[in-house]
Amino acid sequence: MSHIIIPKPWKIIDDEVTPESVYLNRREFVKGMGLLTLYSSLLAAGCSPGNGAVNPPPETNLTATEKILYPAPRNEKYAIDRRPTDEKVAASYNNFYEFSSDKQEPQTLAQKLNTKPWAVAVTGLVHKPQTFDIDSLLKTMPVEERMYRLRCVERWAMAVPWTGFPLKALLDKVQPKSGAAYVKMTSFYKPFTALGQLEFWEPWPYTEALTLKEAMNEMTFMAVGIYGHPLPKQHGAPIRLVVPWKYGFKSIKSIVKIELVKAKPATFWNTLQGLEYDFQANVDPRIPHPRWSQRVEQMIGTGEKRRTQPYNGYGKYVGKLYA
Ligand SMILES: Nc1nc2c(c(=O)[nH]1)N[C@H]1C(S)=C(S)[C@@H](COP(=O)(O)O)O[C@H]1N2
Ligand SMILES: [Mo]
Repeated sequence: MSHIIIPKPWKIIDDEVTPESVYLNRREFVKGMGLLTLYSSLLAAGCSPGNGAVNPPPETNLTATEKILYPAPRNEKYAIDRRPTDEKVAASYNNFYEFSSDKQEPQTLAQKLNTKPWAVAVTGLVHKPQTFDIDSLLKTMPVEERMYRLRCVERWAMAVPWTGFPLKALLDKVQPKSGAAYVKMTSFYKPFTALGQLEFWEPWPYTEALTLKEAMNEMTFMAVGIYGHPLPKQHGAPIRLVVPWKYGFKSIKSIVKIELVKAKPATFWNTLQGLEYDFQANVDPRIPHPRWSQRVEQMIGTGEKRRTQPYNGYGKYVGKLYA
């Protein structure tokens, strides 16, 4: 079947690297039709809408609030050292395991998720627990645009403009109690919409966590938009975390709950493969993944290779957290 597949340039890295986790081999095996599944996802890769349209067209279906918000003012403080990734490339090469372990499928499969209306509960060790409707919440948050780089643990990277607000602005609203040490975040659980969640041995729903200090850092961003419009579903609509100095798996998508807790929470990838996916997961070229080096990264779309930077280049903002 190799004649059907024309690998995109950035695939060079993927070929050397097993995706996010080896356990996937087991997943395919358990399905009892490993080859068939692999074959169909390769086909999808070759014929995906990645060559053309963004799925769905981003301008449609804006709420009244969104019409006012976009485009949000750019915060130039976080200007970066390379050209932004092409929007269509970013929207057609996604990790969203709720829908698929393939990179091209989420752009189609994630469209099944109903994201309007959407509520996020902020609970746990806080003085004012509250459930926020996203649309109303946005009216009260300091929404801006920031250009950030994102580095996946698999070695691909992108640079995109996110629209959103600092997580700190939301946490200040609920007022963390003195005993709160970690911020745990949980994605939706809808196994009949997101068929990846039927893999019962995986610790669904997807969870991630930061220390409270990390969560309050100025760089820690809650994104509701990308490229000047609301997030397409494959990017984690309607609200996702962006922590650009950590490997991409920390940047949890489609959040429904934010909980302040005392003890370090279990998280999705750390639970599945703790030796490969560290809880802290700060980008660090000196610490190899057990199965590959982290010294180099590759931009999706252009295939450009760059040296991995400590803290993904954001040490100036976050290094003090770890001093
Ligand atoms: N809920 C959820 N969040 C997730 C993931 C996921 O599978 N499910 N994948 C993570 C990984 S591994 C990466 S690299 C980024 C990718 O974000 P993007 O698809 O918007 O580029 O999302 C992260 N957030
Ligand atoms: Mo990732």
